[in-house]
Amino acid sequence: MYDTIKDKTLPQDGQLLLKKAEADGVETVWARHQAQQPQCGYCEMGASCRICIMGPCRVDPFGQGPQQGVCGADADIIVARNLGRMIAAGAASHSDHGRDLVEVLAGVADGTALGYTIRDEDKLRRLAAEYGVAVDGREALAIAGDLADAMQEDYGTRKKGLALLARAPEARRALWQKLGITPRGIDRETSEMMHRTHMGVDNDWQSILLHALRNALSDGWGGSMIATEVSDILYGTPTPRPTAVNAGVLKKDQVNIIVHGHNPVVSEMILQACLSDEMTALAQAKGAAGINLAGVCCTGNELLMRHGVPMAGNHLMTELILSTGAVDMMIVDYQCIMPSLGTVASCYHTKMVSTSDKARFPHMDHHEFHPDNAAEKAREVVREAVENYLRRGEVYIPVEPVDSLGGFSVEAVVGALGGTPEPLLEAIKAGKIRGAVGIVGCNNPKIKQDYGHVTLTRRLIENDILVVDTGCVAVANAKAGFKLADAIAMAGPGLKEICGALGVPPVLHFGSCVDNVRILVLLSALADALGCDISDLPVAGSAPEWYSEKAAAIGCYFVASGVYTVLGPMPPVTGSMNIVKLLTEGLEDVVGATFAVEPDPEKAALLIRRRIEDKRRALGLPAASV
Ligand code: XCC
Ligand code: SF4
Repeated sequence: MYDTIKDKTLPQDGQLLLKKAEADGVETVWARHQAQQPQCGYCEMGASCRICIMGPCRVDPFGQGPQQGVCGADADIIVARNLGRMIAAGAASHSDHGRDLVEVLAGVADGTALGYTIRDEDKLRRLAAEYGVAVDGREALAIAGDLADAMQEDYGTRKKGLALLARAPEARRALWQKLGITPRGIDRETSEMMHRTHMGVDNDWQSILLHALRNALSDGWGGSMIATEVSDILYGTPTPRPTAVNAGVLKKDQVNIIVHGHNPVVSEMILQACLSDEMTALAQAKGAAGINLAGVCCTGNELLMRHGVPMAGNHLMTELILSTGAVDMMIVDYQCIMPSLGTVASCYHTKMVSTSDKARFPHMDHHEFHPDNAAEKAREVVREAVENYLRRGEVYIPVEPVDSLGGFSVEAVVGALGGTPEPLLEAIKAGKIRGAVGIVGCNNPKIKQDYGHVTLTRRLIENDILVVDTGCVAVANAKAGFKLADAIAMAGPGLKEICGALGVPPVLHFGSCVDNVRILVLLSALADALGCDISDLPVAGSAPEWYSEKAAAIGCYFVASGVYTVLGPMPPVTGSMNIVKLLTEGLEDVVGATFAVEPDPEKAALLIRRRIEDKRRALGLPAASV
């Protein structure tokens, strides 16, 4: 299925390092993907079920074999249950990440989270007010304690709806209410999804899928939104700052530490330890020029957004980066960490360290971080990394880093616009900016690494569509140069004019995957300013190379919030044409948006441009035919 390295990965560092890894005898994700061929067709279509042990069962999508599982579930029920569980797992992941942050916030309030502090007190006070926590005349720590309690209640079942739903446009909230999909507790919706999909509970595929929307909304307007907001409170709300990306951010003469995973709870402490005089002196004593911290995946995005820490790569670079031989330590927390990494590292001198009580991996040393010991643990592992510098062998860093710009929170965007979203709206109304698209999500070895992201982004900006990106897309796009000062040369004339005036690139780095909620907040502000619903806006979402259950949940909360969303890889739903039809057509009448699936980014760009022009027309704005 892959003829050459160029079929596997687009970026230059990817190609060169994959060549090196293969020469070193390292087995990579692409080799394992190849070894899995042909992948199970029933599973690919979502038409197999192993929910209970009367099974496993499968239904034959071509009508030849059995049409029901042992319990009597047909293809619609089986596909819906599988998809529902996928979304539950994704929602649980991001929302549990949010919970960990709330626990740190509570620990800061009661003095047990040593080394953590409140960096954005304004945001703390604003959030507290949204949660109905008294703020006037109160100390920050007292407010933080009450806010953490109130957020923890959002996870449980003691409320009718999540506090932050109030941020959604009125019309959207009314629609959710009418459909019965207003999310209640965050954990409750996930737990209920697991219950509904147990054998013999919810056997109406439409009802299961409606609950899947509610479950996803509990993540987007609940757990993920809490994760982003509390991260801003604890570590600072991002503002635009220069950074650099690709494997070239590794330094030959410095101790290189890579953080991988998602939650800034660990990586922020590692950063502090790396910046300390004590550790710098230690590194120098070992003959290194200093300590160089870089990120991969979303915990890297978290550090990039707030501190300009460089990014060594995205999901499919996580194995390859080790084959530079220049990584003295990789420190992981959780999510998207391939269990292969310990084995890959053992081909080099790299030390692998796992840090979370809920995420252990083969061939990694486990140093468990908790809010009360994180500062001390961080110094401990950074010291080990420095010691490991002496064990380094030959180093291969084949590229120069690309400059980039990160740190676009909604606050920063509105700030750059002069304090109100009005100028952006004016540009959209005048047609200088046709619309905006959030491109989000992962890499997947089924698609040439970064090709989907970079191609779609290029086509959109050259057609005057503003792009915001998060997660692994943000790294791909930065590597492609879309966030350089002169990137506006790649934009269409209208977008070029606006971005030039504002001094921003045509592609804005919005953060990690939990930060997709920043997009929801921005869209709500635009809809409110226009007096319409999110589904009326000339906007879209896309996940051109998604792989993870989290991405499935994100796609669903985008669509349930009214955002048309184009997926690259097909989700496992083709076993039920009823469900395919609902997701790609029927949902339009339910929530005002649908999914589309289009693995070719050139065609995906056309779908999105058409959608945006249709929405412009419906709003009475000048529209073009695509
Ligand atoms: Fe993971 Fe967040 Fe996907 Fe990248 S984009 S592969 S989920 S690191 Ni979140
Ligand atoms: Fe088979 Fe039904 Fe059990 Fe699924 S729940 S494994 S379809 S018997």
